[in-house]
Amino acid sequence: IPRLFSRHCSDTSFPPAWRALAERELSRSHQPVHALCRETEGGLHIKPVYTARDVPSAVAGELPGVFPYTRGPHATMYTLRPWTVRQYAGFSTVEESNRFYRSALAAGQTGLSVAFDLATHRGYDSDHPRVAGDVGLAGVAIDSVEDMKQLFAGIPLDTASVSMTMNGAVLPVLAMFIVAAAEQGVRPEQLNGTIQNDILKEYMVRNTYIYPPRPSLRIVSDIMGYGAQRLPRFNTISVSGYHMQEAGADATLELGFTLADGIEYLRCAQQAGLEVDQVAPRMSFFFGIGMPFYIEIAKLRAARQLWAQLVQEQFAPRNPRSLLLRTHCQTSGYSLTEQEPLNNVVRTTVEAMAAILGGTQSLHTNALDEAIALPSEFAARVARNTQLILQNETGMTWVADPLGGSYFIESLTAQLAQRARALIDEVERGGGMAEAIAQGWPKSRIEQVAARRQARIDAGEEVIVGVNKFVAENASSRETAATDRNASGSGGDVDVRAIDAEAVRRQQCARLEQLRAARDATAVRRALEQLRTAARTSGTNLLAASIEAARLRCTVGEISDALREVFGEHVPSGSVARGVYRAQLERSHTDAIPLEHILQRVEAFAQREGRRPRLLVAKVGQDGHDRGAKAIAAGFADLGFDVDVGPLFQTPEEVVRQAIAADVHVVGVSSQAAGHRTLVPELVRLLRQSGAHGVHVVCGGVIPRPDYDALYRAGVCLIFGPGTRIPDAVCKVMDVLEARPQP
Ligand code: 2CP
Repeated sequence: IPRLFSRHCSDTSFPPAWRALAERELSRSHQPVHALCRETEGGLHIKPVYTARDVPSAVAGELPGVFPYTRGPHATMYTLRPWTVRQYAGFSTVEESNRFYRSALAAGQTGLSVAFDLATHRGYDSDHPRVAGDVGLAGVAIDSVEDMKQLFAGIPLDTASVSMTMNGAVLPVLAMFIVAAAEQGVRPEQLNGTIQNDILKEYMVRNTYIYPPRPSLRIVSDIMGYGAQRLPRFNTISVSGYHMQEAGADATLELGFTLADGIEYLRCAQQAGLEVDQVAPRMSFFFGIGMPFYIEIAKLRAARQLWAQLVQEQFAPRNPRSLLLRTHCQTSGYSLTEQEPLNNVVRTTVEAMAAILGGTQSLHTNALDEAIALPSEFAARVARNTQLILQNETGMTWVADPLGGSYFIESLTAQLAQRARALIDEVERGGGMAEAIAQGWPKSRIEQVAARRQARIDAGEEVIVGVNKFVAENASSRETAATDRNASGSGGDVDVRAIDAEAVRRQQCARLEQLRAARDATAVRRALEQLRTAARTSGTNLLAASIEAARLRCTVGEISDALREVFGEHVPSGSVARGVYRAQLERSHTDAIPLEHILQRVEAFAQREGRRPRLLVAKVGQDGHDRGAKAIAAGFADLGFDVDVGPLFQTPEEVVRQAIAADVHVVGVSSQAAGHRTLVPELVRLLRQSGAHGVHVVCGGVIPRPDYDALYRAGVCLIFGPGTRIPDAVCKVMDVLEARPQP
């Protein structure tokens, strides 16, 4: 957290006796006591010392398990039952993932958390041409109930607690889970787990939506409604801030927007005729936990307090369970570095401790190689063991809310709650979160914070060990070009998991063919027609109709297409946070970045060519992670490039068409989900085939070192790994452009 002089530290902020001592200690460096105060990027004020005077008076009487639940949703917390060790996983085929789940449970994991591939997320069957590069990569491929049954073979669904991260294609996936359980002999009433089903944040940051917001919100409330009737032990929504943090949100934005989303869902449920006590007890939450240790602890405490107060004020429930914020946490993917991956174990451990001290109910700890590739078996084991060590060896479970009463933590909790409350009030005054998202301001606020932070990291103001400070001597350049590709980066030191995507796709296609041949085609047609009718008619529960379709072996793609026909598809609008990145760099006054030199270089190119260098930032396949793409777009635009940002979910053909139409010099493909292996070579081939020989292709994102050679051979000219400073990337691209023959 950068230390800034805080205007909020006044003379009365410190006890006089402490102040006198501090002034004596500071006298040698001629600094005032105020110099020890910090203001975080998110505007939190942090002093060097806290006393009882900083703690709100109400705190003294607070107890775990008692309103406003700051100290935890349960009285006994981990002393009775520790948090659930719930590692998010899924890859390749259902057989592979099933094997992985069973061995994880045998090794001490206590809950499952399923990662689906991007084709499934976006409601496509594995044989759909749009998803040729996505099947089985960032999660497991599911096309039908048969796949779902195999995924949980040998895992009793009446006892296993299963969480599923699914939002866009939530209806077919939850329906298939319910049918697979039924065919295991488990009734819906016995199911215990969670479905993410949080569509609002998809429009803001995560991007695996399918339909426009209005029908999507109906899907959410239909699932909550079905859950209220038939799934008493199942959490029908996991309102998620995690992805906001990953996209760049600070703690206040993550907290405020997430709780505002929660309020919006309760309102939707109410409008659909449900009582707050029918749905709120089965709402759950999900937060990201990054490196600012104290802030993350305070965030979880503030979240529980604010949620209880907001629900009490706005919905006046009769059941106290409706007031409880129960949450899953995941350590931050963004905080992991490709450089010196073992450092990530330390980062993850610290983050896990913050989640535990904050009182999480369930936790995922990231694997050390996640900035590079999908977790390997070894890295997944270390990640799981991190939690098992904390749970079994440290005594962290001995006391409920051990930091309760800490002057600093209580004060920080109050400060965060107050700031998030102000943000929620702003959202509410504007008509609620759905309206705010439609206007686009929460997304743009997050993107501005992300661009500022990127500039601070690039300027070395925010330290990342091994990346912008204390860099290992043998570390290779973070960005490599086709010419110096033999340099072995420290990211190459760990084995990574590789998936044979072609083989997975072939298997899924064969299975789909078999399924379609064996099922009752007339019944399938009828079920899909009934689903369309249900979609056109309010009052018919869409999950109930999807369950019937899934039972008759309709596929994920068919169910999603039937709804697409009625609801249409969501078309996002692109945005780039312009001006923020450069303004922050200028504020940093850093010598590390020759800003003027870069700007002059780009300007000279513009003079020579008669136009600025033009970059198309593209995302191919179904990978919607766009923080990296947005940061690159903002940075390059601020450093003088003309930047076009292509829509998400493009095919290589579509990117090539846009690149040629916009006459760009460079196409920059950002890949976070392994689609680069097939899609980028195809893109280069199509560019060449179209005669666009002068267009250079560069790549960035999560690209394992072993993939570099194949990409270079395919014609990619630069690859930028995680941790690349944007000005360095601009210089490398300029090297390539300047080496071209003059026009
Ligand atoms: C627990 N229980 C207790 C106590 N502790 N009862 C009395 N005293 C205690 N001290 C009870 C609970 O009330 C509950 O029973 C049961 O024990 C289980 O505890 P829980 O706290 O509900 O734990 P859980 O079953 O693990 O559920 C945790 C969550 C749930 C957070 C509520 O929603 C969840 O598991 N979420 C996980 C979401 C997830 O995996 N997301 C992955 C995101 P009752 O139920 O009878 O009350 S993947 C992220 C990626 C990055 C992505 O999205 O792209």
